[in-house]
Amino acid sequence: MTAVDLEFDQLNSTADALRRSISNRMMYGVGKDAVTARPQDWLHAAALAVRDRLVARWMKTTRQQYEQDVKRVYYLSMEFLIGRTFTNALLALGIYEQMNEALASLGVDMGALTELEPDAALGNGGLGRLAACFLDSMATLAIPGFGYGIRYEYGMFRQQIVDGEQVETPDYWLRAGNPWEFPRPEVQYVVHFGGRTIQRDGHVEWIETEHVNAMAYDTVIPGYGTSATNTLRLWSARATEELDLSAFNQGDYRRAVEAKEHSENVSRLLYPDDSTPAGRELRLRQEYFFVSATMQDLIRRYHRTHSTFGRFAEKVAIHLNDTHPVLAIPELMRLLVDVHHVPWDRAWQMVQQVFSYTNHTLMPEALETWDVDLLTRLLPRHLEIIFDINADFLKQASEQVGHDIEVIRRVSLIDEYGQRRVRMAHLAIVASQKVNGVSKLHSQLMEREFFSDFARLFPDRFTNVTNGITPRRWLAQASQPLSSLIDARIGTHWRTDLLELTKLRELKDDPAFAAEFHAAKRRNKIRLAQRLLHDMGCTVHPDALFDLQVKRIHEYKRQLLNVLHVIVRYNRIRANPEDDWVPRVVVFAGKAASAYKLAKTIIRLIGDVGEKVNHDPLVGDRLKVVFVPNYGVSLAELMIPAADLSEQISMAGTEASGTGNMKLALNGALTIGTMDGANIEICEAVGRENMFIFGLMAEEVVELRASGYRPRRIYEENEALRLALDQIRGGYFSNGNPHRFSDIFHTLVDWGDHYMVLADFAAYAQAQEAVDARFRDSRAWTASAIENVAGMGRFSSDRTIAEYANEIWRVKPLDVQ
Ligand code: GPQ
Repeated sequence: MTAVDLEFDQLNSTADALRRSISNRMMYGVGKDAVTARPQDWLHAAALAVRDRLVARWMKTTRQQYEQDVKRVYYLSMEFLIGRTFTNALLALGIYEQMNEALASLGVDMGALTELEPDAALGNGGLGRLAACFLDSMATLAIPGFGYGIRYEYGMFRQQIVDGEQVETPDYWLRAGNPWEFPRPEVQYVVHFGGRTIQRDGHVEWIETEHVNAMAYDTVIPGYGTSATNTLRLWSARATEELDLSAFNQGDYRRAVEAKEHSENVSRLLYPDDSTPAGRELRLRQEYFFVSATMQDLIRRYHRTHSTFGRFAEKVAIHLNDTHPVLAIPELMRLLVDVHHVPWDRAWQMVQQVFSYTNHTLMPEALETWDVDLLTRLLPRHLEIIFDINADFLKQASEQVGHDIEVIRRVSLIDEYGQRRVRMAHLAIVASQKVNGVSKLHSQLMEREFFSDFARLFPDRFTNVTNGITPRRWLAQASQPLSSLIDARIGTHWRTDLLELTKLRELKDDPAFAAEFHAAKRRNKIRLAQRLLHDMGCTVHPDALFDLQVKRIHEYKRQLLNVLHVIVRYNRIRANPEDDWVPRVVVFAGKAASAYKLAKTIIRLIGDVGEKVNHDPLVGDRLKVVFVPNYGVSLAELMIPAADLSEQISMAGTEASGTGNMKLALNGALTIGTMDGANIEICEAVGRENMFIFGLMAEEVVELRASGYRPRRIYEENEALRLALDQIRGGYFSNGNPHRFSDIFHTLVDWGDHYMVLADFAAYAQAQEAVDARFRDSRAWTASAIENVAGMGRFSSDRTIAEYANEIWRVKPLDVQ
């Protein structure tokens, strides 16, 4: 920043300047005065005052990007799980205290105001939240990056629990307006669907299509401690014709608006589906809609400074966040070849230089494929392009592997077994210069097992980039007590250099620090306890062990393993209430995909077990079981800092990485977990003695499956486990109703449970014993908690983004003058 800019920034950062801005924005932005303003209006006015301060930086960053003719990264993602923006922006600008003071001087309580802001929940879970952490880190590192996605009108559904069951209600997050976005009606692109292709003058034309416009909405992404910013550009569908005029003229008003409604549906709602693509036409339309607009937009931006495609690959990197945006590949080919008349081979060469792809799951049911018939109908030109890419690729592959037909079948972009389908992951791998997994184990499995044919064909293509999380939101913002304690001991630089946290290691045996650490955690626990009391009428004691499993509900994540252990513990407490029990509050939160019946039954079971346990006078405070509804980013910010124990208990080989595991450990929770995903690397970083590792390793899972997994035998041999399972089946938790949970029982015991819950049960229960023993020794526990925080430096998403920038995208930070 120049001296003038700096002075300008400082002048604008005082509480006084902010107060004047808020009053101005209330008047001219909201159109009200202090007398008539409701709390929502104050939030809006304050947000606009903050946004004004971001815009100056944004304009400057954009200008410098053009001046320096930088290479830009385009991060394409169907999901951006942002959460709230207000506090985050205040911290990035360094005006949190000043805003607090300014609002107070206007008689407004900032704490209450921030709670009014809706979450931007444009994502399902880990994948979407990762994209949001990446935006934060790209801006903070001044990497010239753009997030591209869809501006869903309805985000992730709101979860209510009604009579024990999950009920989904729509999340119309834009109801009160969105002060953070800038609509760009002048930035619109036409997106085509359907029709057919013809040859004309040696070029293919795609004709007789229906179309919809994609209109841009921009949000500024501030970097922390830098004036650099980035842009998140989200597309919204607009009908190309406002009304069907012929219907209008005939007085058929309903039909006149119908077509408009239909085409605008494409950006209406987020698919509430985690890891299993909804096989629906609308989903495919969404995927194509946003990548088509994005490819047109980035070509236009490139052409503002370059008249030929000669330097395209030097200036553009396009990243595919899983396979959802993979149609960007044939779309870029189509634009280059059909529209800009670049020769096919040259276009393909460019495509292979600019694309990179991250895989986020190896679960077979989650690997996206699209029916060839559907593509024929919806995107006929893209299907031709995919076939042409495949023909070239298979020819080359066939030469390489000595015409081994089995290999060719396996790697083909088209799955020919049964109904023909396009394998999107294969298309992504073939077109990308780099392909990465999200943890060491996941990348290894990708290379050695799932995509081993490709790894042989393209030996330099596969790599690993372990996920990370932004310390700004997940420590500085979420846990004020802990972060100010850390500030007092090691300074504030950890926010942008998380490895600084290693300095805490020296303090782990310092009794004063340990006491303060314990007190900070306790404050966070009290904050959560108050919320549980207020929202759910549920009383928990802050000195109990807070045991959290917060994540999407899925069989592979094994919430059932946790529930089984809770039931076994409950039975033991009832048998020996006078034993020296470590009081525990077992907290669950997470959403189930609306069509995933068993996941919904798991939620029901957790609720029913809680009903029984929490009302049992024999048990009292020794055990509480709570399901907190509507888990999302804001609730995570409240819950995670309050955890003592972090449950990361997926079957080894199923959780690609996990990022909740990182957030919890960074907040001083000890992990009980399997050797899966990033747990393995967390274990290396914080020390195995500071975690509770249990269960089968990924290879052992494979061996057990091959040799025959027989859960009924385990059920028969383990008495405590059998009792718990029989109680579930017999209606002990469901008022004698034996049907409610029979599917759960049979899945675990009789139907060969794919996720082997019973196989890991005994080891899990034993690890839980070790948890209790450590917790009894409060000093030892706190020392381990400190070791966890101290070891988590490498899990900053800044490290992750630096690796992507250097090894995959090959982009340099902007020179922020
Ligand atoms: N993940 Cl494929 C999702 O949240 N949604 C998805 O559709 C897919 C993956 C998660 C994955 O399950 C976690 O293990 C990862 O930590 C996370 O993506 C980010 O990589």
